[in-house]
Order: sequence, then C-alpha cells, then structure tokens
Amino acid sequence: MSNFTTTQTGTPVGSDANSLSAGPNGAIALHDRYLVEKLAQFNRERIPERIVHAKGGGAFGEFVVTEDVSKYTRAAVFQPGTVTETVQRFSSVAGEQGSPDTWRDVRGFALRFYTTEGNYDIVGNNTPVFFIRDGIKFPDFIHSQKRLPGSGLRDADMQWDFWTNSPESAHQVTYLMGDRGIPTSWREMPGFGSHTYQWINAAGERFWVKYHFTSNQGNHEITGAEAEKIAGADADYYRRDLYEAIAEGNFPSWDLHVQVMPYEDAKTYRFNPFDLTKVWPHADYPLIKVGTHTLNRNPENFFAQIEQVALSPANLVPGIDASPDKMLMARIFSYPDAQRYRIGANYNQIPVNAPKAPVNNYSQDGAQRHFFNSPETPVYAPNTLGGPAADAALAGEGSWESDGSLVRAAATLHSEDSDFGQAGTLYREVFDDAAKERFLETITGAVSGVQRPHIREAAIQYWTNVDATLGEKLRLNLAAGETTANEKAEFVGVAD
Ligand code: HDE
Repeated sequence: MSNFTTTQTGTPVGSDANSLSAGPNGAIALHDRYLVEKLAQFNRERIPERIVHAKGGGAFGEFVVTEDVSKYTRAAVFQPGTVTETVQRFSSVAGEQGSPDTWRDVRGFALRFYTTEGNYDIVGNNTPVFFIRDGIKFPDFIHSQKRLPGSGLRDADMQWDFWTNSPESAHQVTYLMGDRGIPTSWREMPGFGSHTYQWINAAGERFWVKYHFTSNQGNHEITGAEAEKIAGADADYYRRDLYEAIAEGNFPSWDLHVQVMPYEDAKTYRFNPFDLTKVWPHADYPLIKVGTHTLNRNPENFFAQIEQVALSPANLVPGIDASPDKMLMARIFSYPDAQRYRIGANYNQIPVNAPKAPVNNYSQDGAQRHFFNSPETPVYAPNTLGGPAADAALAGEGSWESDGSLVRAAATLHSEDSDFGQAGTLYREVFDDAAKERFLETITGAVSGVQRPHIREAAIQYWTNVDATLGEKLRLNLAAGETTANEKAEFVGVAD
C-alpha cells in the first residue's frame, strides 16, 4: 500500500514542503489546491469550547451491575449482571480550555452508558449539591465566575456579590472552599448525579433516587498552596494522571450506590427532595450498591472522542426519568441546544455519540448527515406502510402530580429547609479541626480579594449565617490582613 500524502479527496500530492510559486522566489499560485485546502482546513480545526466545563479529559470503560436493584428500576442497564460500555469525561467548570487543572473549582463527573435501550448519561459533579436551584439564574452565576467584560480578568467582587445575594449557594460554596475544592486527581474523587431522578420498576412503581459514585482509589485532596505550584508547573496535571494511569493498566474504578426514596415520602420529607442545594442525610436514606464502573481504555483521538462527546441529562432510558427539580428540567433543554450549536444538528451521528441501540424516527437531513433510512421507509407518521411507531406503553412514563396553574415562584420549603442549615452542618460536623483551619484560611484569602467594602461585609455576614464563630474569625482575619497590608505599604513608602 502506498503511503503518499493526499488531498481530502484522496489524490496524491506533490509536496508538503513547497507551495506552488512563479519561480522559486515568486508569488504563490491560488490554484495550488493542496496549499489552499491545507490552510482552509487548519482554520477550521476548532469548534466552540464548552461555555462551562471547557477543560477536561476522559476515557472509555465498562459498568458491571453486581447487585439486584430490579425492584426499583426496570432499566436494562441496571439489571443484575449487565455489562455496559461507557465513556466518561471529567472537567473543571470556570476555566477555559487551556486553564490549569488544579485551580479551585467544582469538577464535572459525566458518564455515558451505551445501553441496549439507547444512551443513558449521568452528567454530574464531584459534589452532591449545586450553587443555585433555578436554571434561570445559571447564566448570571456563570458570568460572575468568569471574566470582567473590560479587563478580561476574573474578579472576586462579582463572585461574592452573586453568592451573597444568592444565599442558596452557601452549601456548595462550603464544599468548594473546603478540602474537596481541590482533589489530588480525578481518580481520587467521588461523583454524584446531584439531582434527584425518578426510577420506575416493571410494575410501574416510582421511586426518587440520588446517585453516588465512590472512588475505589479513595478520596484525596491537595492544599491550595500545592495546587498553585502545580498549576504553574503542569496545567494538565489531572489529564496526564488519568491518561498515564490507564496506559499503565492501573484502571480506576468507582462503585455506584443509590439513595432510594419511596415516591410518597417526597411530600413530607424534612427537606424538599427536589432542591439541588440539599443532600438527603444517609441516616434517612442509606446507600444501596448497584455495581462498579471501571475506566480501562484511553481515547485514541482526544478531539474526536472527548472534545466532541455530547453528554446530556436529556439522555434517559425506560425505567429512569426526570424529577420536579427545576434545575434538571432547565438542563434537559440546555445540553442538546449547546451541542447543536457546538457540534452541529447531527451531533448524535458521530461515533462517540452514536448509540449502540438502533435509531428509528422521522427526522431527516441537516448538515453532516451520515445515517438515513432505506428509501422504502415512509417519511411521516402516522402511516400504514410499516414505518416505525411509538411504544404506547411508554406514554405515561416519568410522570408526577403537578399544580394546576403556571406561576413564577420559589419551590415550596419543607420543615427543615434553610439556605444555611446544611452548610453549617457540613462545616461543624464533617470538617475536622484541621480542615476547619484550612477552610478559614481559604475563605480569608478569597474574600480578601474583594475590593468593595459592602460586598466584603456581605461575605462576612454570609459566613456568619453559616456559623457565627466562623464569621467572627473571618472578620478578625480580614482586619489583621488589612493591618499587615497597610504596614507593608508604609514600609515600601506607597501608603498615603
Ligand atoms: Fe452543566 N452545562 N449546566 N451542570 N455541566 C454544560 O453543556 C447548564 C449543572 C455539567 O463533560 C454545558 O455541552 C445549565 C449542574 C458537566 O461534556 C451547558 C445548568 C451540574 C458538564 C451546561 C447547569 C452540571 C456540563 C456546556 C443550570 C452537575 C460537562 C456545554 C440549569 C449536577 C459535560 C455543554 C461534559 C456542561 C448548562 C448546571 C454539570 C452549557 C443551564 C447542576 C459535568 O449546556
């Protein structure tokens, strides 16, 4: 077989080193079709990066169901003994594609199961909660964490202005500023579906579930100081770690557990179970094991298989459905929309996104279409010509009772719901003394970046609401920091 360089249409070319020119020193010719094609192709190598979770990495693997949870769901992927191929992508949230992996941030933990009933994706994070509870706030939240429009710089004032005016963020910010804000690697962190989902069994009974992936490598973290050093030395620290571990045959794995809430409990449970800023204490709903996920194959082409992977909470399968979590509902719109824009209308036809299950429907055409029905298949439904028809048994799938009138209102609070309650419990009861110290140091550093006094004061009040002693310590730390800064300024002669 010859190994000549060719054009994109397969004809051999004469040179990869010299353009066609009028004499060795003359102008280059526009009809050097290979030069023109090569440069044009190069200009189109990038697609828009993800608006959030732009920096990441991933791998392929398999999920093995080791237990029997069939009394809760009839989804084929979770039936006893089932083995399913997977792809997983890890990421950070706020940084751009080239940003250092070890910046303090939440990490994405997004997993696709190529099931016999179509793709099922769990697009979660390494924390069980989130900053907000209504998707309409998401663009504002992300703007506040990204960059100022003028300087292009990230800005503590806008971060804390948003958080302090959105007190439902306190629980997630406590996770973020705590040790979990910087894991040692993607392999050594947990994953959560975060939202409440619905499971439906073969008898049609419904349950509310939360997903927990526990790392078999253990959970480990690095300090802010270590992370800063690594950020300078190796921006791709996590991506490299994952790739090298898998290349060496050191396959990372996670056990999947679920918390299962009986359908009726949701109405009276002490926390609103559809509020993404809250967890369900394990004492109320213990972890039930489902199986084990193992990553065992690196991508062969990062762009084709990881950059173009289009994971989405809208990818659900029979036996698993959404819940009345307003964030989840907003996401079910948002992800396929982002992917149509980022990748193109037929993004589900490229190999990493194409399901292993057959696709049958009446959509057609659009840019970059690869798959099509036979010309005998009718192009409309309903028809009497033997085209595919919907499964009426699924028509009522994933339902729940709903209020009659449309309103714009916050979701109902349950008896123990408060924005600061679970954040305070996390700080007081989960962090040990050393973790509390590191936490105080981290929030002192973060809040000392705030310039405007009223936002600084709001941040102190925010942490006082989480824990009064913590707020007091923060106030003292910030005051001491200001004195030191003034002293330093006087010493170098720049104070007025
Ligand atoms: Fe995302 N998010 N998100 N998010 N998210 C995206 O999808 C969005 C939220 C998460 O590795 C985007 O294709 C909205 C919660 C992960 O490819 C975008 C809301 C959780 C990833 C988007 C949320 C996540 C994304 C960027 C509020 C954890 C990376 C481009 C309603 C439970 C997936 C894209 C990957 C990516 C929107 C909130 C996790 C823009 C509107 C909550 C892991 O569609």
